[in-house]
Amino acid sequence: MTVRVGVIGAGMIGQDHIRRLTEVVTGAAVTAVTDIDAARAAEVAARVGATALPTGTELIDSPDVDAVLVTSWGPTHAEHVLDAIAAGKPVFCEKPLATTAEDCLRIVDAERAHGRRLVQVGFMRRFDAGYRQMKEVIASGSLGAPLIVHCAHRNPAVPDSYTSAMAAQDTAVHEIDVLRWLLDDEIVSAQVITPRATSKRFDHLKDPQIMYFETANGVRIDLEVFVNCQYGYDIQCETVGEEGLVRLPDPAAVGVRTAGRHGTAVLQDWKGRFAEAFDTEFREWVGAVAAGTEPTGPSAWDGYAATVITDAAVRSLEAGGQVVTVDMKPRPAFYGGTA
Ligand code: NAD
Ligand code: ISE
Repeated sequence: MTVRVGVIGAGMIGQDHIRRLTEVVTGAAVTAVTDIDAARAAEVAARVGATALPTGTELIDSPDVDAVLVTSWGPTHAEHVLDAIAAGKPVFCEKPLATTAEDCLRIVDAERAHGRRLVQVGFMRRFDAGYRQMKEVIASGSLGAPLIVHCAHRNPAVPDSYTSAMAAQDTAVHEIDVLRWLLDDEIVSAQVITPRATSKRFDHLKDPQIMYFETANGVRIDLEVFVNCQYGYDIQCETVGEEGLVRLPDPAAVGVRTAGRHGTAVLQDWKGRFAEAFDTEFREWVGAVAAGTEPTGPSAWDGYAATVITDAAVRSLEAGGQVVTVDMKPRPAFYGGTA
């Protein structure tokens, strides 16, 4: 069976995922595209032989669409995901699931009322080979209990439109999701402090930021978010346990020796760093939709958890670095919890 996917939002990542669904993943075809920029929708749709439709509602209701991919701006995600659930269609939503905890809970409630999982959230790091190997090592128990995690998330530069809150909402949100999954633990508090600011930033931005998280089991996480580091896109993660540690590998790259120096290139953006993770993410999602089974990737509950944890981090930043308790509802049995 070919899964016919309708795409809402034909911008940067929407176009990259359309290419992926068309050229990389087998068993999928993009049959419909919509964008509030109708000319862009028409152009992108024509590239892959899809139909351009005027609105997300029409796309979700189309008989030519089996499953929905939401890659529009964050504040519009909740409306499209709720419409897809109402239509009973599987929906893959790029992060964030929604920009408010209330909207995330509306999605969680709608999905529970539907009775089976339809939603997957685009936290692609869970599909990265390095993080998957780290998870296996931690779960094997060979390091003993995990105690501390040291992380860094660095981007070369960000535009003027990037705000201080986005360091948590847009950037650290990936560590927040992957660490909950990696440790099989919940984050219960957040603290954000700001060291000396880099001169290479726009004036309004607090950059870098150091974030501290504590989990229910008492694991302490430190995360440096530095989005104007200049030198490249660099993701680091090291988990220290009672009997050893496990470190995320850097992407494989050839070593070059020339002019008296030996070095390897540093990637420049997340698209290259996580290209294979995105491919695997969509292979597994399309496979589940084709088989008629529930998605196994990050759930609507994970999307809710990420939003309430980033809310706590933003509140800490705004309160000058106070420790803020995460205000999370008990996890329902539907999502593997006990409530
Ligand atoms: P973008 O601005 O390049 O593209 C968004 C597109 O959506 C635009 O073409 C815009 O016109 C369209 N749009 C907005 N609202 C719409 C609506 N209601 N209906 C139809 N079209 C609509 O943005 P982007 O960088 O592609 O990001 C899109 C989403 O993907 C964001 O939520 C972002 O956080 C997420 N993202 C995730 C990753 C990742 O690493 N997983 C990376 C980048 C972006
Ligand atoms: C961007 O939106 C992403 O999602 C990238 O994965 C992340 O590394 C970057 O910092 C964000 O701005």
